[in-house]
Amino acid sequence: MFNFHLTRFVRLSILYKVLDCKEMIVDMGFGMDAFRLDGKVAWITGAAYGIGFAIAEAFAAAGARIAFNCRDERHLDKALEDYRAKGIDAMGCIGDVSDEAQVERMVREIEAKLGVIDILVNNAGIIRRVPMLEMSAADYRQVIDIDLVAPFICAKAVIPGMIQKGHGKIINICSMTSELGRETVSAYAAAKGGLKMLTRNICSEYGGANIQCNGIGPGYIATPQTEPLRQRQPDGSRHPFDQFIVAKTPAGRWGEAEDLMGPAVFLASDASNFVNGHILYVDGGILAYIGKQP
Ligand code: NAP
Ligand code: GCO
Repeated sequence: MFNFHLTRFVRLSILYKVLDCKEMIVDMGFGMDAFRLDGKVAWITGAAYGIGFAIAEAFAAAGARIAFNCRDERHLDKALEDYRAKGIDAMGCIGDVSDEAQVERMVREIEAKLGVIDILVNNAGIIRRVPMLEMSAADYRQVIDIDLVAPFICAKAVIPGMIQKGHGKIINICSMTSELGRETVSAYAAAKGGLKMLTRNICSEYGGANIQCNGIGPGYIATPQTEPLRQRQPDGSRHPFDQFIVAKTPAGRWGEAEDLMGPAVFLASDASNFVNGHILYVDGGILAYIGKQP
């Protein structure tokens, strides 16, 4: 009946269409449906623009219902417009992820409107580039609060619902500085290094409840956060840091927020159900490379 020279995928697609029998396909082996997020409720923190926005866009394309938050009303309004322009009906809330009461309120609002959260992406984050000896303890604490304490607060707020539902996915947005130091980013590196270990600890504590907690470690990505590092010099030449990053990246370029889409969908989907406590570095090869030889 079937031409067995067709690829397995094409044969399965024909079975799917002709027999309308999804179960059979699942029984026959792996299907691309494992990467779908249909009906899942995803909360991506700080997804008004940048990496979070791209991840939300990818989740929506995979079928998820999207909630996001940020602190600034103007960012919220602009983001709602940007989501609408892409055909995405996203729910937006105003709230600071480092404030426990605001997080609890946002989770209540999202759950009332969209249902219990299946996927949390701890994306909201800030950086302060200041030499350590010039940094105040208050500024250091603020970075730790937003980049490390907030992911704990948000995870704590959604895990009970995930336990009740019998599954959950938490993705923490880590960094190259989860592994490597660099001048002027002591607070950020301490927070992102800690976030890597929070990721492993959530996996250790809640893996038994069918919750997978993984991290994504983006390389250098062109977003508003890294804009100062890419600014043209007064003579029109490229910023020295920009040149340094391109030379340090085997891919030979900065990453785009879109480069995070596939890895995020993978870690949010059933395709990664046995991946837990892992940090997936999406860095164009930076961590594999010692640097250009003289
Ligand atoms: P971004 O362009 O600065 O965007 C940050 C987003 O987070 C904005 O929507 C911002 O909106 C929101 N936000 C910041 N603080 C918040 C808070 N306390 N509560 C709620 N929302 C908050 O940053 P990005 O480059 O997309 O980075 C996103 C994440 O990836 C961050 O965790 C960052 O550290 C990490 N990362 C970035 C890179 C990179 O190269 N860009 C690389 C590795 C890791 P409001 O200002 O309106 O709150
Ligand atoms: C910096 C950058 C980095 C990146 C990213 C690297 O000043 O070094 O902003 O910290 O944002 O986290 O993975």
